[in-house]
Amino acid sequence: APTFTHEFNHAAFKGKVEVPVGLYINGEWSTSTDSNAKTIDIYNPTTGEVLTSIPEGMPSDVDRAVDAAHKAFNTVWGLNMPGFKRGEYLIKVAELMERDIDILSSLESLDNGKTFSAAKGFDVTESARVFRYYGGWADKIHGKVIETTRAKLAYTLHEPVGVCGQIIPWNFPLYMFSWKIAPALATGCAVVMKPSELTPLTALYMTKLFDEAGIPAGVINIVTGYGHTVGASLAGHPNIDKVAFTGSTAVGRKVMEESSKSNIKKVSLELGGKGSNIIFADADFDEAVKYAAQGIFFNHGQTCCAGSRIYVEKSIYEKFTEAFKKTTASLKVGDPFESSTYQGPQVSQTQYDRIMNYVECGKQEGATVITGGKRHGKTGYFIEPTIFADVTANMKIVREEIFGPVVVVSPFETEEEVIEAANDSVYGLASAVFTTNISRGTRVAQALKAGTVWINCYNELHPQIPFGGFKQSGLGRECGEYALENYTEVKSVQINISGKCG
Ligand code: TXE
Repeated sequence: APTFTHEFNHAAFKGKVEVPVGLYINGEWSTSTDSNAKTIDIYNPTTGEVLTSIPEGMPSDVDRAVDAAHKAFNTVWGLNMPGFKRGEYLIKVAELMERDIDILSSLESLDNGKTFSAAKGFDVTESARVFRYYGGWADKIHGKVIETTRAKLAYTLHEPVGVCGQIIPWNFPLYMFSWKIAPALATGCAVVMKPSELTPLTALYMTKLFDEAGIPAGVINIVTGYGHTVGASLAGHPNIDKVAFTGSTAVGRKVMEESSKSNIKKVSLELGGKGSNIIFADADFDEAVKYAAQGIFFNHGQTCCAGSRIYVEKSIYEKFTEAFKKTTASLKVGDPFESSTYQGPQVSQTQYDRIMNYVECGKQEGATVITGGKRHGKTGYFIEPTIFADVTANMKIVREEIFGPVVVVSPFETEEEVIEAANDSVYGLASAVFTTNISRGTRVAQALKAGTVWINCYNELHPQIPFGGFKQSGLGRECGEYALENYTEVKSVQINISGKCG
């Protein structure tokens, strides 16, 4: 395969890394069979320069990948590969990821702009855990025996759905890849994956680890390309049994539409959010300030569950905004490979422009910038961590997902009022409540319409805890035992053991 070679030379890792660049179909590398296919430039968001280019996949390549996946599913995978063996492959992949943690983290940082320390401490570490966790599940997926009458034995089988199309975004390239691929493989499904056209490098590197782990050809296929071609083709393909998508709500709608127009393939969606973070006066103040900052600024605000609306009880509002401003202003923005950096660049020029438009819009709508609100530096896509106050519920910056380091802070007086404000959103992905009153914490958690509620913490994710959205934040749950449901069909078997009709 053609390779992208990069020489890393930062404090934590020095060395040459080679990434195979191409469409990975049936265990082999190729370019598109479509003569109209071009290449896609991959940018370094820290400098704005082109790093490399990758082949553009096309719908005809999706067809090839789907055929390969079906062949693997029907011969060497699916019901033909025992669960314990599938588990061993997944655990082997986790071990190889841990062996290559500096390589994967460096690539992720280079391609996405997130800091090397976050890539290593969170993305790659947690992605390996996801593979290991689902490796553990692979031999524990089974149905039930169901009591009916003495004349009958009935049971269920949890069978793999089949071939899955998976479409992932650029904010957590490797982590979203793991959330999708690991449960699919654990249940026995075969996969055709489309990484984001902005950040394909770690997904492509992973193919080396899949080969090394010995996963049979065709079980995992990777087709790089754009959403409107490769993505739409995965969602609308007549021979794909299930599509899993993470990305914007707008595209999530299209994925459902394509599914319904084609073969009603199963759909799971993990979409946008506008997380509310509620801080009561009795909360541990310093911890709440730290978590508020981490809740929005982690991954440069490019997190679907980001705590982008902070509600603070009025009696501590002034004190909170002062302390939060100080913490925010102290976050170091800069080179993602510097160990002291907290925030690197946004992923792309497009995302940079989109976020800066929201910042301008906030100013025009009359909100006050407490800190930030400007570009950082002269090159790359850096934005200062930004806090807005004096906002009203109908402002765009309060209602829409900004997906950048921009947060709105508002005061509240009563529990009822803040619950109503927090739930006043088309999204329902994540929320948090900070209080030392456990009754209030649990009461508010019950009232919030969100798939995740954190009490006295934020942005904490574990492979065993389900994650997903209420309302327009999505369909289905990823992680934990719940994710297995996305990738299995339940078959009921009824046996007449009476030997008689009726
Ligand atoms: O997302 P897209 P974009 C939100 C966030 C962000 C906004 C736009 O608010 O500012 O979306 O980001 C593929 N059929 N999130 O434009 O387009 C695309 O190639 C099938 C939240 O980057 O949704 C990529 O692989 N697939 C989110 C993936 O969808 C299509 C993470 C996501 O891209 C397609 C990312 C189509 N017609 C953005 N069009 C989260 N939930 O974390 C595009 N794609």
